[in-house]
Amino acid sequence: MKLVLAIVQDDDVTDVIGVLTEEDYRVTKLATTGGFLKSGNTTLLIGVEEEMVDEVIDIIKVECQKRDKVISVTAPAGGTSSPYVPCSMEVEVGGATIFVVDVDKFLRI
Ligand code: 2BA
Repeated sequence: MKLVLAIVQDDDVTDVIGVLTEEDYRVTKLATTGGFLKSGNTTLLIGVEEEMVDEVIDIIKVECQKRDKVISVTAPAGGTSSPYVPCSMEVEVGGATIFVVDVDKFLRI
């Protein structure tokens, strides 16, 4: 058995969980926070047999979109009265970040 850990954007969660549960996959949703943007995202835990991993990844690929996010940062001003100036920076947040790990034991008791 494998555990698929998928970090997805909050905007895609309803759709991706909807399709996964329609297809009879069991999903656990965790509210998480990205270390770089420090904004909320969602981590999905999906336990599946090895042969189903690719199908799960395909569903996530279809339902999760890449988006550009603009973040505010401060940069050294270089010579003005304030040492730092606010500026914005654009980053592309991926459709999903996926880890697939082996499960040693799976129990539902
Ligand atoms: P965040 O850490 O908030 O990162 C959001 C996006 O910011 C990233 O999108 C990437 O485009 C950019 N980014 C992250 N670190 C950066 C850096 N040091 N310099 C420049 N840009 C940077 P994604 O790569 O699609 O990642 C989306 C979210 O997936 C991340 O949110 C994080 O929560 C998670 N993630 C990505 N890679 C991971 C990893 N290796 N381990 C654990 N979590 C990861």
